[in-house]
Amino acid sequence: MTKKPIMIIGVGQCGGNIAEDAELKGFTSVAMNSYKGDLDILRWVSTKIHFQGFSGAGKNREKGKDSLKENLEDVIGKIVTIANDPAIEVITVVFSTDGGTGSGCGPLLINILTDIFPHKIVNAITVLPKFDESLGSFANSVECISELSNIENMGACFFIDNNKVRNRLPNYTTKKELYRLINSSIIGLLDNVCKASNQKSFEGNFDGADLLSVLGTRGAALISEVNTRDVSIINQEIKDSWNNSIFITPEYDQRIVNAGFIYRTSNEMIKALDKTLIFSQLGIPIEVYEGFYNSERTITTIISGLTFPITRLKDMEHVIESNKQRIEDNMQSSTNQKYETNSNWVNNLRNPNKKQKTDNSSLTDKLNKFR
Ligand SMILES: Nc1nc2c(ncn2[C@@H]2O[C@H](COP(=O)(O)OP(=O)(O)OP(=O)(O)O)[C@@H](O)[C@H]2O)c(=O)[nH]1
Ligand SMILES: [Mg+2]
Repeated sequence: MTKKPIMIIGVGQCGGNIAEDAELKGFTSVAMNSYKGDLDILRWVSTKIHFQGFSGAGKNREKGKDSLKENLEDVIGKIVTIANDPAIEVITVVFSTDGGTGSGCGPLLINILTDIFPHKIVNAITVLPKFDESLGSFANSVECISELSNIENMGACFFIDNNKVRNRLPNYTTKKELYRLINSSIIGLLDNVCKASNQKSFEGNFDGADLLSVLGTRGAALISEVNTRDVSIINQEIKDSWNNSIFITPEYDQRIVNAGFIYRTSNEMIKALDKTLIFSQLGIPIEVYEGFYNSERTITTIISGLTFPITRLKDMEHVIESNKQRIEDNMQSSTNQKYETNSNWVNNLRNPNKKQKTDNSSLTDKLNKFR
């Protein structure tokens, strides 16, 4: 079997769980965490890295960052050994935005890896919280996404929406079932596009270079699938699949760069496609890549270069803002602390005595950006 071009690095509990599914599907996978217990329950991931000296970050992003920084040489050494393999062309860092370890370390690690591997794509799969998570979770998410949006050389960022998926499921669905469904879906979708890039087709391939173009484009991204047999509704089904996917609903602001279509369906179905209609609300992509394979009955779309999830960020900021007084009271804030749009102040409250360290090495310069 050809090695998959994507390496998965799961950080924190959520990231580690997704790395576990990835390993089972044949992706080269690494799980890392500040809490060893979360790593111990992973059975399949081939490389596990515990950040020595830490036993979790307790939803504190600064602590999460510290746990990586204090183990940086070891962590980067292990990643480089694996990722140096020329078959690995994409390094995907996976984490939830609202915990401490993954949310703190994810953007930091991506920033460092973009410097170490300028010729590989470094991108992200992030998981956004349900609306019933805590205010601190929202503050962490807003900060995490704001940091991600400042990384210049990063590739496509998949924003999985735990909230949207949860709301579509029956009330009795457990957390475990929700995680299973989402984790296996994202890895299944990635596996699906990787497989296409490996298949040969007489009519035209969605090849490895196409996959890299889509994944290498900065901005939000999504993958979706439709299985309809009814040619009369195919265009609407594709549009609906973007809203109904596990990913954050697109902003529909006409900003889009790439679209890939992987057809595993009949010629009749392909003939019924009307791209003008399909892209009427999302915007016209600059590049469209297509691959034609006539097995099964699915059409997979992969879209990248979309706007970051501004609407969700604003919603979360609104909740934080409207609870500002309560949080400040609860955390005994001093009177001169002020609210900043990226809600950094919540972490300032958590780490009132945190001091800036200075050092000259380039890696450390990079790290300083994240203090
Ligand atoms: N989809 C999905 N979401 C998860 C999974 N595990 C945790 N989450 C979500 O991730 C968020 C919590 O993040 P974790 O990954 O547990 O946090 P962490 O990075 O380990 O950080 P600390 O425990 O604070 O050090 C919550 O919103 C959970 O609902 C998972 O396997 N799948
Ligand atoms: Mg954890």
